[in-house]
Amino acid sequence: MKMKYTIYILLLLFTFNTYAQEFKKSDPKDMALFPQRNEIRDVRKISGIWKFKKDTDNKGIEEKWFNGLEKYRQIAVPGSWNEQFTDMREYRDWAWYETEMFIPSAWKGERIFIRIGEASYAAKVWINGKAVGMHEGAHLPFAFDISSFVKWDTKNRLSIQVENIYKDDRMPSGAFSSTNISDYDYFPYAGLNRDVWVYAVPAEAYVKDITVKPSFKGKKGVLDVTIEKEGRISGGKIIITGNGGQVEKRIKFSDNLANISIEIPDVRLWSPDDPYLYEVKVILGDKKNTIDMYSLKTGVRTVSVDKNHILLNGKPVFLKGFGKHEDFPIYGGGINYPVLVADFELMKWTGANSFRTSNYPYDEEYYNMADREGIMIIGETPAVGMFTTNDTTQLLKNEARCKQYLQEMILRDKNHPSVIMWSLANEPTEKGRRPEGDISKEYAYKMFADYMQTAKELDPTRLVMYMGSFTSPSEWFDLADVVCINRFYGWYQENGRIGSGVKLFSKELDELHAKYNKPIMVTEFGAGAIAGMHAVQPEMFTEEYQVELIKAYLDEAKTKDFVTGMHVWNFADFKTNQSIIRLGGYNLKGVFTRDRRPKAAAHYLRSVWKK
Ligand code: GCB
Repeated sequence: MKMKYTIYILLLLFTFNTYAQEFKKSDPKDMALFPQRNEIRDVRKISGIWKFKKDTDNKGIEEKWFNGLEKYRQIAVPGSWNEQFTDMREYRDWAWYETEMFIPSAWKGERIFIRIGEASYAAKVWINGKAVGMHEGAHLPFAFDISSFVKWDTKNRLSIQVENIYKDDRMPSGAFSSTNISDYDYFPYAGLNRDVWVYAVPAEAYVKDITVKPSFKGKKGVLDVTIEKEGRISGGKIIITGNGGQVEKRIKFSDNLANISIEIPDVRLWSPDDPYLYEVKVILGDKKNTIDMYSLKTGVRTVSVDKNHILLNGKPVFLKGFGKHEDFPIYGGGINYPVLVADFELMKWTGANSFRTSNYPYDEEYYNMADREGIMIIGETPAVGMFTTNDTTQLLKNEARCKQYLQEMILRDKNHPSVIMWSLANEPTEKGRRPEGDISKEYAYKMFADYMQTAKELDPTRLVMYMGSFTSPSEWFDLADVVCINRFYGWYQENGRIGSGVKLFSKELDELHAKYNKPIMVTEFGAGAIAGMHAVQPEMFTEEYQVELIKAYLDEAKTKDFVTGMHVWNFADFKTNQSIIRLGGYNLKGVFTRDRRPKAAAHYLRSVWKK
């Protein structure tokens, strides 16, 4: 009798095991270093044309679509699904991606990872029908160790289920009503918007993360480097190369960590005028054997503030530039190299020296380009629309999500000299926009203070701030290094009246500076313009009105020493939710059109910023 039960239980366990799939959450540390090919490591990009299938009722898992898609269509990866298909513009539910990949036999015995550049909004991953893991949160990469899933000398099937559904604990969370596809002002592009890679690192030991904190005193540069490794190896070396010199030091690990401070004599600082990059190479091994190697490029520069300015390398710097979006016809939010290159070209053509990755972290290549081109970046998390309920359980979930974003963004982007500040949220508010109503001011302040503090602890070398709208509580500026405001006087307020709009703008700037005694940056200002629409006397939506408004704001800002930067909203027209204030489903505040033709405002900016 006993025996019979044991067999039943074993059978039950076995059946459960075959059907129940466990998805472990990705470990952010696995994506800290971008995949690299060098003397030791190898990488394969597996993006391309993949198989694709809608799963409107989320039946795919039950029907085991991870064993191979039937009746599929084809999709480009990277790219959003919204504009690739005629029936999926507003589709936000489940969909499946599938491709086949060969893992080179030279990688046998190595540790193999997959890195997915991003999945909007959540993804589950299978290899050869076996559940590998999951990740929630758009715009940031995730990686898994897939060594035990890989088949050799034959093809491997990769399946990814993606969905972009509204949920209150997501950030940004979603729509007010069924007629709106988003409650934020950009299109919620869905799918695999960035590249996918597989790569190998030595199984014996490998470099897992490198954090470089630069500083300098006089002519002497200092790099405080923290190296994290995995595997049984106790030491190695670090080599810093640049400016005609080389510094080499031995490193010793304790508990997989090594900290080392390296001096660079006669340092060449990174700045927009001279975006000089040093190579930091970490080698694991001893004198005879090299086990692993990773190298990255970084710059030596510091960022700080006084009461009126942002200081780069101790000197005031004025930020001229734009808020942007990852948005282009057909690609949607998908990475598109020619557009990326053209955008840097056009930003430089206008004389801009900076941009904000509004309203989420962008593809890694934006930061690499900016490092080399000397363009400064305000890196922003996807936290748009914080505090929209008085339900504290819900708020705690949102807070956890925001902190996850912060951790992932800083892990990924920390070594880029171009990133000088972190924006923790766009236009957060303590005001409840949902029927549940508001939370208390004190509760919201405490929560936001804790969030800002987390950023400072994760990265004490950069400035932190949030982008304040009219409805953001201004007391929170207490917590920020720079007072950043998005203002649209002469557009949403004082419609058609640039003169009176700018008076209000000027008054508010003075009041804010008197109250907080901190530098102020205008992180959004601008006007919508339909390319080709003109008027003798500037009227809203004409190119002339856009020029006049931008000119009036820039002229006013020039009269105030404490304004440390002006970012025009937006670099280019971009797709949005449909609404009566979004003609054709576009926000038309770009100084370039969505396909990057200049409006008169782009020429105007060039005439002032290039001087
Ligand atoms: C803002 C938001 C941005 C919008 C912009 C606008 O303040 O930060 O997401 O696109 O206004 O054009 O209304």
